[in-house]
Amino acid sequence: MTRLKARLQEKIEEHRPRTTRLLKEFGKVVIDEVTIDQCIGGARDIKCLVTDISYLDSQEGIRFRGKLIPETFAALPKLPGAEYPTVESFWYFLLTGEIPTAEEAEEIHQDFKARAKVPAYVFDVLRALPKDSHPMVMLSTAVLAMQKESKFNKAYHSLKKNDYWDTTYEDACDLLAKLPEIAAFIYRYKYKNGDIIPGNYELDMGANFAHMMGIAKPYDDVARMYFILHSDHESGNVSAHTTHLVASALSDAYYAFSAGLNGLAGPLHGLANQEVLQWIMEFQTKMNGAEPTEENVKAALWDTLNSGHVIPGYGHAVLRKTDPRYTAQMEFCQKHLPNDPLFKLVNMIYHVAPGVLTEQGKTKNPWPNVDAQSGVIQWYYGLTEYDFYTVLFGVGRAIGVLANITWDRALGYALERPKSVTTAMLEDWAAKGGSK
Ligand code: CMX
Repeated sequence: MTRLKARLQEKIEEHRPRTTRLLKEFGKVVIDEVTIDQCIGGARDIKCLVTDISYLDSQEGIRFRGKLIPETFAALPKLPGAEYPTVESFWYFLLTGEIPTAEEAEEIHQDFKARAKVPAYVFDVLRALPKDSHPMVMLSTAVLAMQKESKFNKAYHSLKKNDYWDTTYEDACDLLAKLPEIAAFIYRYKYKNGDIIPGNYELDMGANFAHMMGIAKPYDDVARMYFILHSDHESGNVSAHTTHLVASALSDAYYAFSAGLNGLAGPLHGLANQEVLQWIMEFQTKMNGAEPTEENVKAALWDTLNSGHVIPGYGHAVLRKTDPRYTAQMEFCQKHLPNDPLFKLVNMIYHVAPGVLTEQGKTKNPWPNVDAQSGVIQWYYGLTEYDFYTVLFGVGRAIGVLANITWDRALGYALERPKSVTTAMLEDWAAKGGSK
């Protein structure tokens, strides 16, 4: 057993009595109320999910296990010469809340190396799909195709509830170890004439991904940063919530994560990173080679709004400030590509879009989210096929959602089943001023 798994087991055993006590002794304590606009309006802000892996505050943004993004980057071990920590060390941190030593992180690298071989049939399945299938369809299909490998599913009938986490953890590690190779395969198969670069599993996950993508340094650090930043955003967002919901039926990690990816593929969620680059490219085409100015950026933003579309990369269901994931990527750009014309244009949009959105007066948050900045970095390092960008988000998101469902199983979280009501019931309660 790895030190991570042993430590996780200890943590689970320490934690379980807290959940049991809350349920048994305080189960009826009221923590929130539900209004009609929350019922119709996508359940915003209703406190009815529990996760200790990350917490999203509307003002300060995400905390992973209590740490802000810069604190997380600073605390975790890095390889010599690397600017960002390894994904392997972050996995340890998300699962346990503890900073691993370099040795413990290396043990995860070795563990992932042993799990990394992608079954050949996955590539056959991907090759059988139409070549113009969206890369997210390919990723989700590849994950689902591997369901027969699930250790949880194989063991289910012989397991006791308290043991469910063990094989869920095994499935999570198996999946995580394989995802970079699957993602890189999709990229090289679809856009590089099938010229596949075999993995080098002596490298950590970020560096091996850069190697398999065929992109030179510092793309290894880009991959590490990108996967960590996109990993988790507490459990209410569509991809995390979908994964949790599907897993709550005791569907295994493959079923659950494939479903989560399908949610990530929506333009209001992860696909927004693709939409941002598409918006920028269309804008540049309209500019016909002329230097962009704040005036014509503003006019293009208004065109988008007036045509009934959203400004991709702006707004958020929880955040009410610039997303710190945006800021972290902006800082990377300031250091590595300060004079890049696309980065300058994205900065210009950042100066203009919040004012336009505020003037329009609909969105509760006119500030950029993670997706407004991420494509620029990819583009700069030669990854210009922007319909691939959400796959990168998906690989990163796996870290958070798979850590979450491991803990869901450990704490015995129940089948999720909220209650629906009818419009007539809402009208009746509206007339009476409440349901009581
Ligand atoms: N451009 C134009 N209008 C926007 C907007 C934007 N960027 N953001 C919100 N609005 C509109 C909403 O569409 C809504 O309009 P209606 O009342 O006509 O339906 C109104 O403002 C109120 O929305 P809100 O409460 O501020 O935001 P929501 O919680 O409903 O939605 C989000 C959040 C992210 C879906 C929305 O801001 C949006 O569509 N943004 C653009 C897409 C995007 O960048 N998504 C990525 C989010 C991060 C991620 O998950 O990856």
